[in-house]
Amino acid sequence: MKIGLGLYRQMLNRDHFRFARQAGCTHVVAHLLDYRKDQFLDPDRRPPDPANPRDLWTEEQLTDLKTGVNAEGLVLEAIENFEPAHWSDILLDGPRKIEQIEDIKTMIRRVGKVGIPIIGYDFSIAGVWGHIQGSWARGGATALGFSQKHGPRETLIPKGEVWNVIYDPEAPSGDIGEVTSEQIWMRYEEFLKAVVPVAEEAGVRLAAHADDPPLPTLRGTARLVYQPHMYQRVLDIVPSTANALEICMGTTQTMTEGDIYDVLATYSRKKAIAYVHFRNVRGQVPEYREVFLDEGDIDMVKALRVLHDNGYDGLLVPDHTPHMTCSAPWHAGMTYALGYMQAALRIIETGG
Ligand SMILES: [Mn+2]
Repeated sequence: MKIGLGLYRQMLNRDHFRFARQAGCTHVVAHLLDYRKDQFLDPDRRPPDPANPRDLWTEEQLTDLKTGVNAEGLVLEAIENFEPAHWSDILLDGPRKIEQIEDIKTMIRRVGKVGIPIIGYDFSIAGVWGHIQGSWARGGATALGFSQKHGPRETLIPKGEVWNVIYDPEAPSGDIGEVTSEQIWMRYEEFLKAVVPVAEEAGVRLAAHADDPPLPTLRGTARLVYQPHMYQRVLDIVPSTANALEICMGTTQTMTEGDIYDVLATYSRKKAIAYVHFRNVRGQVPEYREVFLDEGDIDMVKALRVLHDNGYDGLLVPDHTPHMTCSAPWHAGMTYALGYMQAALRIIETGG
């Protein structure tokens, strides 16, 4: 197995690549998108390039990124997540759907051409929403959590918003209404059937992340994968090595059914896991809290052993971790996770 670090857009620079290498990583997962909800309202936002009005990933941008990562002795394994504006109408079944499917195909081809093997994505309308933050990890470290009781009140999603980002500040007022499970699965099937053959040809694996939080509906919109058995439904839509999973251990653990070790074993054996979000959590929906790797409900060493015993040889990234009390809270949390992962993996892979 390989250990890597997921880096957000503002971290895609030499210092962070060096930090990853110093913490023992061999690989990087890059987030190109800006997750801020009001990013399109930011007065400092650069205007779209007239030659690239829909702000698609360009071959040059991807090549520069890969070159920078490689220069520090690392491999760029995956791009994680599309911009909400890239596929808003695919998710919402809007008038620009066909054009956006072509855009996604274009970006997949570019990713393949540059030699990046995986694109992780989360086909979701409400996206990652409603999380709360608190100092519940060991020693009062700050971490994320979810609570239907203490979190924000669920409201319908306003028009012009998807994945918790306002992609169209000029959208008419009102909300998008409710979206049923049948509708979202239909949209997803159409998407996968269109793009998986292109990914296959481009040598790119598309890797689906489950819904976080894994609830049947959120803000009136149905979710796709909120129980472990639903991973299989994703794979069955288009059986292909290019139609794969980004198994988030934290999210899977917070589902109310199933067993994380079973999920890891099943999909490792099927060679369906493109990469793993290696993180731990306490509790399940509707109430859970993220914690350090060694204090959650998952026995992470046992989980690693299950992956190893079932032939998984792909990448593990910490996803997120509690922030530690110091001048570099994110870095300290990541270093702790990565050190833990290195040691555990070493022991397991050398038969300890
Ligand atoms: Mn995750």
